[in-house]
Amino acid sequence: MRLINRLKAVLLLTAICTLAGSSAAWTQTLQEVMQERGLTEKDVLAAAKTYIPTGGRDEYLCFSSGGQSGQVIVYGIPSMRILKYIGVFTPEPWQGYGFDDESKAVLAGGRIDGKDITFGDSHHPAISETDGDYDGKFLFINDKANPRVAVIDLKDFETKQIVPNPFFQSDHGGCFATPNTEYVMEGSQYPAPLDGEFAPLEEFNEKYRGGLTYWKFDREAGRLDPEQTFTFELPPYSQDLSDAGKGPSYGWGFTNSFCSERYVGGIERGRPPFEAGCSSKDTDFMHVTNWVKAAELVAAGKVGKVKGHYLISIAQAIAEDLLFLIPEPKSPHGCDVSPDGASIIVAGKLDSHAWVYSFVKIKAAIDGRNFEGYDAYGIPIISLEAALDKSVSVGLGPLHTQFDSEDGVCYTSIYVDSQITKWNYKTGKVLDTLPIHYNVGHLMTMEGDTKNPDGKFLVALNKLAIDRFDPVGPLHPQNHQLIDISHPTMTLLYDMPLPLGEPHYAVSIKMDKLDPLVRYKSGWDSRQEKRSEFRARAGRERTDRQPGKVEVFGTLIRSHITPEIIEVTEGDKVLIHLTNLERAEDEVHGFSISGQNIQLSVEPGKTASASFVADKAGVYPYYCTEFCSALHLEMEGYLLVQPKGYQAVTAEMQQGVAYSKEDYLTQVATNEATQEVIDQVVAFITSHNYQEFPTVLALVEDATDQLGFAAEAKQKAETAATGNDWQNAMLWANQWWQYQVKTADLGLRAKTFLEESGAKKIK
Ligand code: K7E
Ligand code: CUA
Repeated sequence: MRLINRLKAVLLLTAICTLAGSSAAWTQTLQEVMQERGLTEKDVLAAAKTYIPTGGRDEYLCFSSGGQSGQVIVYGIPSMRILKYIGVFTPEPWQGYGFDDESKAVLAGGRIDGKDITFGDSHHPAISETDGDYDGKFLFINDKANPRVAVIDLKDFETKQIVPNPFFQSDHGGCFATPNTEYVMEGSQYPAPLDGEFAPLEEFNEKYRGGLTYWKFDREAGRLDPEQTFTFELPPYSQDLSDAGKGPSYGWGFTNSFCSERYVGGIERGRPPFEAGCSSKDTDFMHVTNWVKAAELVAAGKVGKVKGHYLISIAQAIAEDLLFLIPEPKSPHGCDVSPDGASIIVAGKLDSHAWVYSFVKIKAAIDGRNFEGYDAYGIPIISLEAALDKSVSVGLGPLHTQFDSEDGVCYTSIYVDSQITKWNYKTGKVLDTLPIHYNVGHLMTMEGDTKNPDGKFLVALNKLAIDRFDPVGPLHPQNHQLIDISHPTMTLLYDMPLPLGEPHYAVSIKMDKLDPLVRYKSGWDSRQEKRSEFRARAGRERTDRQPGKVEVFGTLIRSHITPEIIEVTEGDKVLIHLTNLERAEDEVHGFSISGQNIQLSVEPGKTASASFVADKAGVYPYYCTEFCSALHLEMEGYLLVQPKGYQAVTAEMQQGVAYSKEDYLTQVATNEATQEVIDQVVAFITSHNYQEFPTVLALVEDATDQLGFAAEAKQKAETAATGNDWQNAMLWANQWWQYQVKTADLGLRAKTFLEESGAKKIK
């Protein structure tokens, strides 16, 4: 009864508000607010450039690595509102990731030597490309700590695949996609024996190696294909970041390195530490690899396999002209190919210059076999003079470079000086600098590593936040600073704290290139992307029993779980498959069972599975973990783990309340009154041009479903009443009312939407 009154009150209030109009006497002026909060005009302008009114959308979506969280962080630009954490290398309970059987299989793909690795240090995300531009289909990211690469499908923002690198013990230079996502690059970092076996550090130069893997991407399957993947054996320099060539440099990859001194520390052996020996030379090496030619050799069967994977030895790479070295500034970090593909910009952490290499010059040196010598492994070295276009002083500790929509304009992150330097790599002129808080690592412009950067905004991914935010203990959040780059001088707009690991790199894509799903096809296994063999349809739920094993094929819909009672025997293996029957947007149901480490997130249409051994007799409540409806708390059930040899008692189920004919009739009267409210809402909706609003259409479709369920329950109530079974008549009448309430809720949401969107009255 209370709810029906509430529904009426909502309708009445809406009417009053419409009459009264929207003017409100308590509104403050902008001036008053600015004064009260001590805001300058510059602050208010920055706020106006980033603020998104309710229901509004961002222009770009940013995918940031989650660092030690092993996840990917998704946020909008310019609002900097966090939208999602995608579980990638680390279990993520909200998404059921690492808790349902389907996603456990994805994580199991990332096992190393049979060992479960549930931690990752995610570093460099890359969006799939078509013709050098983001196509919005897939996202790749690497795990530096346990060299692995993951594939995320941007249809549903879920991780679909994790592949461990067959040769490396760490990686850093991934992921970078070639212009048509033919391959995804993954470069190693700390040298180690490629066979994964032991070798003493004394044999570092002979036995330790670096490498660069080109993972073949099968776009149709949406998966990396280890069978077609190949790896370059590289010298034991610490390979760092990579980038793929495009335009004139298409077909080539560029990978820099530090510690080409091949120094091995060992403080406890009385040796100066790594940091001393790894930075003693003035230059390190950029590696230039020809992946197109390498792929041809693989296809021609000319590349051998080691541990079942194609490995191009240094000797073969030299013999086939696949690998060259070029000196680069001391301890380089970024290695960024310009949008036109003609230049490669490298900056040395221990230098103050950004070095601009010309691909035309590099190619001429290769073609003319103009080498200044060979490294200790016989790899030809192109001289710096032969390859360099210019070097520009940009500030102390330059790291990474991103590009603007304006030709030649780029931005370099300056770690030591804590600033962004805007400069022109074609003219060599520095254009502007902006202080950063503090010690910027990567930086990112909108679509800034494609052949068509958008400019507009830049995000500085800072290593330290120090004093920028309210203190929350010694571990501070990270600080992503949003910068307006649409004018000649850069303007700082916003500081966003990121409280989830240290993001390294991020990529941003224009929102209109993405088209994510709202629901899955019914009974969908989202990780394998096919109909689940475990799906169930409404009314076809069942429980299969075999000795020692109970398997449930159930469903979820507002607001009940079928089955509501699961009976098993102590020691049974229990498999529970649940299909969300909802079609409505955002109607996710969760599922957790007390004490079993189970948490499913079952989005509309999805089928997800939980499996465990019921090893202790007891009573374990289960429930839906998403607040999905007014009767969400009642979306519950019991797992009964009976002791071995338990004999069921035949007693009737005890009733808390006994219902009479009067109770039934009162409930029916309530239902009829509720129906009137529903009819009023329906009349409002149908008298407006609701069909022009997809959101409303979806709500109406869902409401129609709920009314259908209400009709079924009504039928059952009436059948029971005919047989004078007032107990069941009353309970089914109440169930009929529950469906009505859901219908009314949806109807009111649709009505509010129509009112707020200025729908027109049509009759
Ligand atoms: Cu932190 Cu790209 Cu791993 Cu630079 S990386 S700063
Ligand atoms: Cu379903 Cu709460």
